[in-house]
Amino acid sequence: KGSVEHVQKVSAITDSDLVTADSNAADWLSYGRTYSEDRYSPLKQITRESLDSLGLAWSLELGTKRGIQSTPVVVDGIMYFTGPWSVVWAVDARNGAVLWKYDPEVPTAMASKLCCGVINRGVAIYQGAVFFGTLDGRLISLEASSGRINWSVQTVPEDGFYSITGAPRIVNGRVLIGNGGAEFKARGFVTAYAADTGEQVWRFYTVPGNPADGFEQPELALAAKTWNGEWWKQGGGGTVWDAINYDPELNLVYIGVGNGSHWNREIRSPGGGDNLYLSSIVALDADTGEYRWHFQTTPGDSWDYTATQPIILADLEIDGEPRKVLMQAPKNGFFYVIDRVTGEFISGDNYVYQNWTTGLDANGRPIEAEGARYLSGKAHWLTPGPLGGHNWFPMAFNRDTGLVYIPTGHQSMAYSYRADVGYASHEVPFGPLGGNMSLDGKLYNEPVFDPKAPPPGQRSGRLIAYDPIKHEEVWGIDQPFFYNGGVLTTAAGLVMQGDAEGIFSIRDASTGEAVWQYDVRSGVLAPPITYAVDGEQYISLLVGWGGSQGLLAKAVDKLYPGTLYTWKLGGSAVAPAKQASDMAALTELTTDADLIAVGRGFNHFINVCSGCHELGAGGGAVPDIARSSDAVFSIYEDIVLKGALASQGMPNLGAVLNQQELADIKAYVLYHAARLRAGV
Ligand code: PQQ
Repeated sequence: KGSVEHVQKVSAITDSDLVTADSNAADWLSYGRTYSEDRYSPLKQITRESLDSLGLAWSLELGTKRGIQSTPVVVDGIMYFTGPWSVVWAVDARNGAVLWKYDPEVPTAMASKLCCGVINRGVAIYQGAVFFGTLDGRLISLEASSGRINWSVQTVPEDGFYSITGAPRIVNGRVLIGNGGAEFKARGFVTAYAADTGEQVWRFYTVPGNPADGFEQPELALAAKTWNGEWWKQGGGGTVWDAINYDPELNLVYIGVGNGSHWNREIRSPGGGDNLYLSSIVALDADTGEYRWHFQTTPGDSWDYTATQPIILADLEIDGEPRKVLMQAPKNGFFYVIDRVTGEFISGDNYVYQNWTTGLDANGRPIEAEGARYLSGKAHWLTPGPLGGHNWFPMAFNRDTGLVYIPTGHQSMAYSYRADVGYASHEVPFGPLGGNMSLDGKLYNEPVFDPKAPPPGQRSGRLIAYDPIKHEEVWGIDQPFFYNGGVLTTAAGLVMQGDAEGIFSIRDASTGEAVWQYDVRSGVLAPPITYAVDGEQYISLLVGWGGSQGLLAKAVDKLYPGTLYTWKLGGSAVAPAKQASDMAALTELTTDADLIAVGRGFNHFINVCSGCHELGAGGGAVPDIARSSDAVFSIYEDIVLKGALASQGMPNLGAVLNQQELADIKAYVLYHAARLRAGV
């Protein structure tokens, strides 16, 4: 097949192709496959019975070691996906031959303006074009046949506080895109652009700005009544960094809105308030972007409990009535079933252990547990922690089993109030002092414990099969690491997921039993997809460790370059080679600094370094400083204070740290390394 045929097919992707995508089993036309985003494929050539002959069809090394979260889209045998640094690939889905690659050349300094690494979740395709967002906030349209640029628009203020990691969604000839940055100083919004020209059609702000400037939308005046103080000065938050869904029949767009900025409501909106529309699902008119309804999962968020998590649209029979619902498992630990016509709360219950509430009231509003707002001057050990019971990792809904398969995480955090907060600025990079997180690292060591909450260092994952009507877990598979890949389910009764240990598993959707496994070498974040070309069914998975937790830690002893794996029945390609662990030894350098200096260094490390680096366990997508070589330590000052590694994303901290602080951090790193070597 040549590229000409390909252009014709891509050009033919219309609104109606997207609306009827479910009946097109061969292609994977948009982020969650169809507008329902249920990640359920009707393909069933690959079954429990035929799995014996499932083998690698081809693999493609992408030559980069940062995190990969992208869901590829496939049309007529061509696959499009994004990799680290917002780079886009087009490959032949039958053999992995690269057709073109487009690098938007994101400035590397962006790396320190991101909460979670240089990641991207994918593209949208429509009318012969490929659309994607860049880390520095551009929305770009490329010619699908050649990768040449059609247009590019700057979608966010260029103040360095915003970024784009989420995939665009196509709605009625428009490209919808959100953004991230609520850990910094962002005010969330989602924008619709004309797909053919890039012209802005509408924009919806999720939180009110300064009332003195007037409100862009009437409902923001109502929302402003739920805020106090001068919240707009730090943006307010509410970024739409992942879920954007569309129901063509109702002509409604559903957006998942993120956390507050600052995290702590006491600082963001002193005196309280629900702070609409933080942590909410908001329904908008698809043509105008006008507000229709909202459902707030976490009123007055203080915990980074975003409601940006993937949303699935489904038709469920509830109490004998067919209901058009949407389902979400946001970070706060509760699974919600909402009437997607009206926004009415139908049902909800916790899908993971949680201790910040004593449950939901009849309207789905959480009843907060005592101490949950951590205002006592102590650190409160709350579950879920800020990474949520479920993060951005896509869940899947299987219409045949009626179950939702959710990659959940079991983790807590010591939340602590900090009044003398640092504010986001251009000089201070990510970390509690740099971002708008207002946490007190000094209190981490003395939290108020809950015996049922997972203690520090005991975080784990669990893939669960969840009944959305009975709100019951039907089966669950415990996983040692709490950050595991997104999920796919098929009409053959299978559930597929890659995990942090680098194993891709195909499971029986009814029992969870692993029926086929493959070693993909590095930890997995991205969800698998399945498609068919020339009558053959393929399964593809992008492997590349990183993302929020993958920056800091990994569950394998070596990270490999990002690799796209594709399997089919009878596939006999040779698996990419595994190599021995290359985990560097802990540094042997020692320090004679006193414990006061080490303590100061610890605080600086928490505030300035810990957003990206960890010590001891081997690091993730960025290095473990305690395992740096002597050569690295010998140019330590050049790296930290002069930007010697700025091209790789390590910020120049010359304006942030002075010589004394740098020496204190080094003292802490070497002291800590010595303790680790001694097994303390
Ligand atoms: N991104 C990840 C990841 O890639 O693993 C995890 C998270 C994000 C979070 O837990 C977040 O809270 C988060 N928040 C924002 C935001 O507030 O704007 C953005 C992002 C992002 O863009 O990836 C994440």
